[in-house]
Order: sequence, then structure tokens, then C-alpha cells
Amino acid sequence: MEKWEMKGLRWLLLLVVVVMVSMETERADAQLWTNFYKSSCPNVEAIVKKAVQDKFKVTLATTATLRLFFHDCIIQGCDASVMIANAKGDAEKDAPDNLSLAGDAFDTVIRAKKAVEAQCPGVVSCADILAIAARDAVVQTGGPNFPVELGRRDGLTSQASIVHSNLPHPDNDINSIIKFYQGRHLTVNEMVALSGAHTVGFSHCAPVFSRIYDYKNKSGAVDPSMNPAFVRDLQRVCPRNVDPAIAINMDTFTPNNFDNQYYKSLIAGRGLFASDQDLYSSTLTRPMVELFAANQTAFFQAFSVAMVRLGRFGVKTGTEGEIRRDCTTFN
Ligand code: HEM
Ligand SMILES: *[C@@H]1O[C@H](CO)[C@@H](O)[C@H](O)[C@H]1NC(C)=O
Ligand SMILES: *[C@@H]1O[C@H](CO)[C@@H](O)[C@H](O)[C@H]1NC(C)=O
Ligand SMILES: CC(=O)N[C@H]1CO[C@H](CO)[C@@H](O)[C@@H]1O
Repeated sequence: MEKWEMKGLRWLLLLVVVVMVSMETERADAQLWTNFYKSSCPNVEAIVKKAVQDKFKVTLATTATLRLFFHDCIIQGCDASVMIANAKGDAEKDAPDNLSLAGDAFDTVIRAKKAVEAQCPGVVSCADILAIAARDAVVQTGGPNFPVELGRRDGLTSQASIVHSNLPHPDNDINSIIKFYQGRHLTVNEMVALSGAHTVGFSHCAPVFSRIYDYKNKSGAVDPSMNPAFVRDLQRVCPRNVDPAIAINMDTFTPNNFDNQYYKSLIAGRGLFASDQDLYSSTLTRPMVELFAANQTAFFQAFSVAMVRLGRFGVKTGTEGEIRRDCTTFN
């Protein structure tokens, strides 16, 4: 073989390898399909939607399903590991960080799963039901409708011990939060869009205490990025000796509507957590906040795309994991 031919062959080989690697990456992202249950459980989306609607008739706290989905996905992937309840009390949901996960969110998924099992036993994963229910919670409160990719399998482990270090905290600085999202293949834009989920639901007072009382351990100080009237409102609903079970609205103005009020509030210094307000304080993310505050359509589009991308993180497919019969226990 001539020397130039050898060289050409080497280039060809290199090309083949590059193409194979990029196909592999594409496949890794395309393991889920929107019509995954088309023949095995064609009504799954309608069944889950009905369960979510019924739950909303009982309580608006059903929006917490959206947070449950986030927590499921960011800790060892979207595999319903967050749903596991075990007698020893050392599953993900038992971690102190999960204490605030609303019981109504778990109940929504459990009810939806029961209804799905009645029609298609042993076919649809809890991870997929949670993903559909989270989208439906958004739709039910006036947010965007978007197709949910399906085909996740349920995980076989759930550990309380890995939760804390794998969760973003409301007092984390923006750089560490950006890093956190990057570690889950999510961009800064997607982080800003997903944070808009704080336009619905409830919080306890604990995550805001350090902003409204003795900020940075300085007696009487408050977080200077906060609107003073907002500080006074929060101090009224969250006195120092507040009952830790008291719930406050995440969005003071339109708590029950999935809309772009969250971003308008950030501009007004009315973000509930430091991690919310920082999205406006940081010059890196402020333009996105301004865009979403001015254009709800842009927010809805970005949120929908980001939710689909979040829903791909760490998924188990094919023969990995299992299809749990009961979402709260391994088979
Ligand atoms: C920097 C990232 C985030 C931080 C630090 C954070 C933190 C928190 C905290 C501290 C609460 C209140 C918990 C309580 O005291 O009851 C909360 C509530 C909530 N979060 Fe986030 N969150 C983040 C991102 C997200 C994302 C990406 C979503 C969904 C896509 C989400 C959805 C929710 C929802 C719906 C609630 C209300 C829960 C309820 O009504 O029970 N959060 N979040
Ligand atoms: C405030 O003081 C406490 C106790 O001394 C300490 O644990 C905490 O880290 C301090 N917080 C800040 C923000 O400096
Ligand atoms: C709002 O955003 C949408 C989606 O990105 C875009 O098509 C539309 O032109 C924007 N509207 C305005 C008034 O800028
Ligand atoms: C909603 C939920 O399941 N919360 C649990 C969080 O963990 C504690 C134990 O640390 C349980 O008692 C709660 O039921």
C-alpha cells in the first residue's frame, strides 16, 4: 500500500470512529419516546391526567408533584427512587432535605399508578407516571402543555445519605448552582427557566429565616437584595417563633397560577429564596429574567424544553431497573 493511501485509510478510520461516537451520544439522548406506550398502554396519559385533575379538586398542593419530579431526577436520575418508603427509614424521601416534600405529591403519583395498573398492569414505570403528572400539574395551573418523553425504568436503589450533597440549597451561591445544573447536563438558560417552577406551590419559613433575621449573623440585618416591604410581609407571616409546619406561598401575587410572575417578582426584589433573587442580581442571568418577565411565551417555551431535558437525566431504559408494581416499594 502507498504511503498516502495508508494516511487516507487512517483518516477514514478516524472519521468512522468520530461518527460512531457521535451516534452513541445521540442514542444516549434519544432513549425515550413520546409514544413509548402506544401499544402497551395507549391511555396512560389520559389516566394520569384524570388522577392529577381529581387530586387538584381536593388540594392545590398537588403542584408539589413538580418539585417531586425535580428531586427524583437530580438524585441518581429520573427513576422514581424518591418514591421509595422503607421500614428502616433510610430511603431518599427520609433525608432531612426531603422532610419538606409534600405528602400530596407522593399521593398524586400513588393514585395515578393505581389507576394505570388497573388498565395496564406491570407496564408503566413510576418514573414515567411522575414525569407525566409533573407536566399535568403545570397544565392544570395554566402553564404550558408539552409532550413528555417516556420509557424510563424504575431504579433499584434509594438512599437518604446521598440526598443532601446532591441537592441545590436556597442559600447556595449562583456559581455553585450553575455547576450543579451543569453536572446534570443542564445549561444556565435551562436553570433560569426551570427555576420559574417557583411560580406555584408552598414553602416553609425555614428557608427564608436567614434572609429576614440577623442576615450574615449581623443582629437585625436583612438581605439587602430584598424589597423592604417584602421583608416586612415575610417577617409578619414568619415570626421568629413560627410553627415550622406553617406554609407560605412561593409566589405572593399569583400563587396558584403557573405564569411568569416569578420573574416579575425577582425584578421587584421579591424573590423568596436567595437562590431565586440571585438570578436577577447576577449579570449573567439577569437578561434571561428580564426576557421571561416581559414575554411569558418565551418562558413557557424555554420551560418546556428544559423539563424534557431534565427528564432525560440519568434515566434507566431497556432491561435496566424494573417496572415497580407499587411505587413506594421495590418489587
Ligand atoms: C436552585 C434550585 C432550587 C432550589 C434551591 C430550590 C429550593 C426549594 C425550597 C427550599 C422549597 C421550599 C421547600 C419547603 O420549605 O417546603 C422549594 C419548593 C418548590 N420547588 Fe424548588 N428549588 C430549586 C429548583 C426547583 C426546580 C428546578 C423545580 C421544578 C422544576 C422546583 C419546584 C418547586 C416547587 C413546585 C416547590 C413548591 C413545593 C410545594 O408546594 O410543596 N424547584 N424549592
Ligand atoms: C452564623 O453563626 C453560626 C453559629 O456561630 C454559624 O454556624 C453560621 O455558619 C454563621 N452563618 C453565617 C452566614 O455566617
Ligand atoms: C415572545 O417570545 C416568543 C417565543 O420566543 C416570540 O415568538 C415572540 O415574538 C416574543 N414576543 C415579543 C413581543 O417579543
Ligand atoms: C413526605 C415524606 O415522606 N416525608 C418524610 C421525610 O422523612 C421523614 C423522616 O426523616 C418522614 O417522617 C417523613 O414522612
